Amino acid sequence: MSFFKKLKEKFVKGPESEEEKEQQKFDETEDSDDKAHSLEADSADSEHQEVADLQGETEAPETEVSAEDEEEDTLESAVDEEDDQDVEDLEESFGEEDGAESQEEDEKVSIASKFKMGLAKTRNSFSTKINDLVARYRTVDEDFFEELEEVLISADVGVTTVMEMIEELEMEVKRRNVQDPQKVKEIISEKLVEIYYGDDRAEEIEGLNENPDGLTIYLFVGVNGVGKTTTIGKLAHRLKSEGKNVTLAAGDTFRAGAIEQLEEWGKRVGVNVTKHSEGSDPAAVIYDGIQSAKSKNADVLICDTAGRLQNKVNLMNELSKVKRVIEREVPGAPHEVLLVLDATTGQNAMSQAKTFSEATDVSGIVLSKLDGTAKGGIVLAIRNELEIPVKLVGLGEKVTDLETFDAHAFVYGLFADMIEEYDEEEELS
Ligand SMILES: Nc1nc2c(ncn2[C@@H]2O[C@H](COP(=O)(O)OP(=O)(O)OP(=O)(O)O)[C@@H](O)[C@H]2O)c(=O)[nH]1
Ligand SMILES: [Mg+2]
Repeated sequence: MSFFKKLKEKFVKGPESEEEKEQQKFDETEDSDDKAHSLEADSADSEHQEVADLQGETEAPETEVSAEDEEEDTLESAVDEEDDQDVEDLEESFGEEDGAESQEEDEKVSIASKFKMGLAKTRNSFSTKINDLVARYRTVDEDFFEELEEVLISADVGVTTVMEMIEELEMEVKRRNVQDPQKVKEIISEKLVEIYYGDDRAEEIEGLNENPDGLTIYLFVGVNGVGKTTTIGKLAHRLKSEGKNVTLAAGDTFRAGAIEQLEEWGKRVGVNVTKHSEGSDPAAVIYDGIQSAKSKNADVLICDTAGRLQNKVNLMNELSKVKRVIEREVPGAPHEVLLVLDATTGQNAMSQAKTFSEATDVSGIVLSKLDGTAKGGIVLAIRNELEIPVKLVGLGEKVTDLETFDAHAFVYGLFADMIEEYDEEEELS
């Protein structure tokens, strides 16, 4: 089966029969009026209940929980966002489906829509360039590949990765005897996924590691402003909505206002935050966070840390100390050390990743702000050149704009227009 066809079947799900189409139309007109309202009310009610439960349990002086109207605001604004309407609709329909299988399919479509929206900038720039390139060439020759190389480099794919990719593309084009540049688009998309996984890695989505026997601890690291705290808020929201008992530790005692920022997220999402005062020892905050999480039988503790400049030795040492405390208190923890990189900083993110992995064992990358760049190709460079998996991607500023990285959905996001227009008759032989 051709690759575009495979992606189309996986991510662009249409009603299978006339009957289903009719049913869908009926459903849409039936509940479109109440939809936004009921989503909002249901979520807000259940969140209030959970927060009330938590408040009942929370006596420790260092912790704080409160649920104000902010969470409703967040949900409201999520519903109001016109761009996200189709994703919201798809998400809502989860509960209405019959079997687990159809729910799984809907999730795939929903994830694909999010990647499509989040990668709009990259896609617009990348697709335009690719389309322009294939329109100008009548045959696939050396010049064609040279120009393609430039297009990939301009999308921040990274020189080493681009070279590897071009070489493989040339081989594949020869092997399949492809003459028409139009057909190369599909092979490019296929190679992007292959490059991401490499030769010896299974094409699987790599989620976050969990502790099967108790408290799971995630430690967030990265230079300042990359999106650590925001990602922690989004992740806490996601884990909580999966039914997990989540708690946060305000380990950034360095930057003014950092503790308050995490507390604000705690309120919004409805989870506990352990904090000390500004300037105090981050390792002590994390220690208390662990004790608080244990006493509450929490499932997950997420630790924030101060934005570190790569060359600040004492900050790096502080990070090692934090890690040692976690390792001592919970054997096998931290279950992830997640390095947050800002996709908009391009190749600079690569050098941050190198320095951080020298200072600590980074287990996964969170690539934030993918929505803010036209150079989303950095995902491939990170994976291929650093051998660290990209575990999560930030696709916007809203609480729901965090996704587990999926290379197929990513490539779908890059080529969405071409894949949606894909006509089976054009299938490669
Ligand atoms: N568009 C977009 N903005 C994001 C995303 N993630 C984070 N941001 C924004 O990036 C800015 C910085 O985020 P923070 O979470 O404060 O970053 P930080 O790494 O905690 O920064 P420090 O605490 O100073 O070290 C905020 O304005 C966020 O809203 C994303 O995925 N997309
Ligand atoms: Mg922060």
